[in-house]
Amino acid sequence: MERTFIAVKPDGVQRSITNKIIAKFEEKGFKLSAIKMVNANLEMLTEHYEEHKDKPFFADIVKFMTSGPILAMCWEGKDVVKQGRKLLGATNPLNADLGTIRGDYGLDMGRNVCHGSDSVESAERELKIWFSEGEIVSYKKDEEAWLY
Ligand code: RTP
Ligand code: MG
Repeated sequence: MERTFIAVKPDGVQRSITNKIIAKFEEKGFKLSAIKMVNANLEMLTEHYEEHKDKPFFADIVKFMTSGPILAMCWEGKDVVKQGRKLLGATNPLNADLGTIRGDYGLDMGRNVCHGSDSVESAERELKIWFSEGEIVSYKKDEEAWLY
């Protein structure tokens, strides 16, 4: 099953909207297979944002992403990488449609609430940075079994 790495960034954690982001993924039909709070450090962020490490805004990313804990998650399901990016909306909240996470909750490019992997390959690479294999749980959902 396809997996993606989703992280609520420090602004989303501070603003207590982690529940809104989890709800979007649950309601869309995806399965949560790992979740934890993490204090990101420079080493993790340099690996995670490898493609941006030589860009002028990298220092701003690091300052922001180390300003408080993030909520790191693994979500699973059909086309979850592409669907996850749709749920997030455009990188710049000004261009993100209403109804998306960044469109509904973001105002600033540098504080855009949530991260989502941009390809299946990036997802697998990023998941290895933030989780050990043992932290990603495999299970079946059987909602009928829980109806009384
Ligand atoms: P993310 O990786 O955080 O999910 O965001 P993304 O794929 O939509 O955007 P990406 O190009 O990977 O950029 C990563 C994060 O860096 C900040 N950024 N600032 N000042 C700038 O020009 C600039 N460009 C990117 C954003 O916070 C973006 O989410
Ligand atoms: Mg990206």
